[in-house]
Amino acid sequence: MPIDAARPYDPDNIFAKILRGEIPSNKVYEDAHALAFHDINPQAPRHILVIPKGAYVSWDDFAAKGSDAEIAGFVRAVGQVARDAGMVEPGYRLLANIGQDAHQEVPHLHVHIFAGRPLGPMLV
Ligand code: D5M
Repeated sequence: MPIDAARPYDPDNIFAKILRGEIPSNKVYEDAHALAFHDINPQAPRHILVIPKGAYVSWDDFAAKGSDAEIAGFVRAVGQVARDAGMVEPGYRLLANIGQDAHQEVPHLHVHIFAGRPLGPMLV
């Protein structure tokens, strides 16, 4: 079920549990500000999720409340993951679903990285 991104952060969401090590993930990257792991339900041959370590539901929440270090760290982490995964050539796609109309299911901000095949024109 898509979530209401304006609601308060739920510390029991599945990505919060992954961050706390309460449930496993197939981790590919971690630093002070971000964690990246393979999506459990891949929509492309390569499908990685990158999440900030802070408790943010949405991009606007993160932009408003995140520190400059958190925001810069997260943005750098997304790029690092794509580089480390060898996705820069022939390319990759970033996507963040925010709120009900975008069908956000997990109420912890995450960026999807898709790669591994021609992804076609952008769909909305
Ligand atoms: O996408 C949420 C994404 O999170 C969806 O592609 C499945 C993925 N997911 C859900 N649970 C897990 C676990 N436990 N590990 C890895 N990936 C997971 P959204 O943008 O919110 O619609």
